[in-house]
Amino acid sequence: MTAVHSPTAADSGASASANFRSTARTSVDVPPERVSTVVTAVLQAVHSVIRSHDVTYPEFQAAKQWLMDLGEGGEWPLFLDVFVEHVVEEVAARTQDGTKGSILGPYYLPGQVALPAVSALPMRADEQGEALTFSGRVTDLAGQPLAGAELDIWHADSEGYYSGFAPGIPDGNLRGVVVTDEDGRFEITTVQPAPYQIPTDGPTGRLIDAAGWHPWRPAHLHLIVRAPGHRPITTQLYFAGGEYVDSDVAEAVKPELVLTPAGRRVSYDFVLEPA
Ligand code: MBD
Ligand code: FE
Repeated sequence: MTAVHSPTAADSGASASANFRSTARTSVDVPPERVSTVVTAVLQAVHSVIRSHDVTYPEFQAAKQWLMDLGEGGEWPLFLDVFVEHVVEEVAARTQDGTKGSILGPYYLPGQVALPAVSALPMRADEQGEALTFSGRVTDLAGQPLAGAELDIWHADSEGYYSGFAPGIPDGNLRGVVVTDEDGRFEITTVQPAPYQIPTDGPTGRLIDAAGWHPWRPAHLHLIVRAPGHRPITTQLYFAGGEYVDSDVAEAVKPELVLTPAGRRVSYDFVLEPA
């Protein structure tokens, strides 16, 4: 093998599927009435599309083949998080106060290194990209600082790749759990992430291409912010003026989550509601 590897859909799709399977999740016991109601509604929506768009046998068989490819390529997490999760988040947000949430996406990895309030994220000695300083404060709804709150942060590198999901990037790169100081403050040094491109060589990328859409998410920081006694918030932050901020393929941008950079610095204050 040569020293240069470019991530493929097969790498990142399979890693995202394995990651999802191994992630602890709240188990749900869905009663039969609920299963029937929701699944019936999904099937009716599909039936209705077939009728109103005169979907043909060759199109039905092509869809079947594509769905099989999606599973075999390990891209169900990627596909669902890009095209469906934003609506699940929208429904969850109906009962959520404080900082706006956004989708988790397929590339969260729990258990990253804990870091003091003023820290640099783990990065390569030759990490490429412009420096970025991200500072702010975590408070409760009344504006009281939350000391010891955790900012679990992860983001893509200057080429748009995530550690753990692309070859050649050290484990834990550009990931960390930053703990706020007595005043609820933090200041994180990292590098400016690039926009993220859905891998074009897998089934999700082929669908995007076949439909004539673009495969890009705007540059973003992912965060889960937690504090004892408070409801954790999963969100993302974007950069004003950045490419694709107005056309995110995953439809996960909210105006409240767009940072306005001042030079190489950005800041954001998080507000958590009681648990
Ligand atoms: C990402 O980086 C991401 O954040 C989402 C939601 C989907 C695919 C890639
Ligand atoms: Fe992302």
